[in-house]
Amino acid sequence: MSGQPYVLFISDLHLTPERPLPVQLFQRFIKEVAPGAQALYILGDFFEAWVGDDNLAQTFNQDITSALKSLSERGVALFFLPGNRDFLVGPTFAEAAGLTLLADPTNIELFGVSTLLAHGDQFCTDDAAYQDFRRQVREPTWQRNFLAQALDQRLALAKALRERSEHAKADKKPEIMDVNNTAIAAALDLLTRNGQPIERIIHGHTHRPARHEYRHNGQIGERWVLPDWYETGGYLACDELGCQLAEFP
Ligand code: LP5
Ligand code: MN
Repeated sequence: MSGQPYVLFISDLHLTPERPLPVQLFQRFIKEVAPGAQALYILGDFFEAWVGDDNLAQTFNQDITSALKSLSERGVALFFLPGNRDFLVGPTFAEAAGLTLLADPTNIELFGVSTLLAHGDQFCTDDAAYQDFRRQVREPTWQRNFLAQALDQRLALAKALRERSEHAKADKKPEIMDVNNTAIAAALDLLTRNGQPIERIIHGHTHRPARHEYRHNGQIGERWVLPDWYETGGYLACDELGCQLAEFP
């Protein structure tokens, strides 16, 4: 960046003890890249699967959470907007990691630019089977019932759902798993009704990193899609001059 204050955005690390590379990349990111930032926004699917804050007892989750906490103690403001893998994060995790939970979507002012932050799965409306599933698991009653089960049962259910999801995805056309522009426009309409036009969208989920331009109500905006961390680490860095995607190492 230009030596000016900057803010970082990451998503889709899918951290799990079963996949060591993203974990190593994340630990390096925390030590080498993130400490210079004013703020770090995590836009979902940070964890491979989060089945409830009581799973903080697991050493792996504790290590990751302490790494976040150490960054917040160095003065980097941390924000966490959950994804379809970790929408069950709650206040105990937030406290332990030293971060603020954000609703999906959230609108922020980023160096004077009105910016919409989202995980991105809600924009994939062509994937009707997923949207039905999403509605079901986002219901408070469903979540209460799920969280009332024993930790082992929840972990087993999450594993079974992951397998079903992988099978379902194998039969889906790639294009239905990308965002739908009408869904993006609807989100922009909803937000702009109450405030200033959204000039920028930042989201993850699709694992298709890119900068897109959109036109909405006669105005041009930009939409940034964040990368996953399966093979290399990646983030979006924004300062008052604009944003750019970066990869490391
Ligand atoms: O995750 P990803 O990116 O690979 O695929 C997503 C959609 N899949 C999901 C499901 C998650 O992967 C499952 C893991 C969740 C762990 C969270 C734990 C806490 C909750 C535990 C819940 C028990 O989100 C996938 C999309 C894809 O993105 C692209 O957008 O296509 O959607 C699917 O594959 C869903 C299938 O189409 C439908 C699945 C039917 C399952 C029905 C079970 C219903 C019972 C629910 C109650 C247990
Ligand atoms: Mn996702």
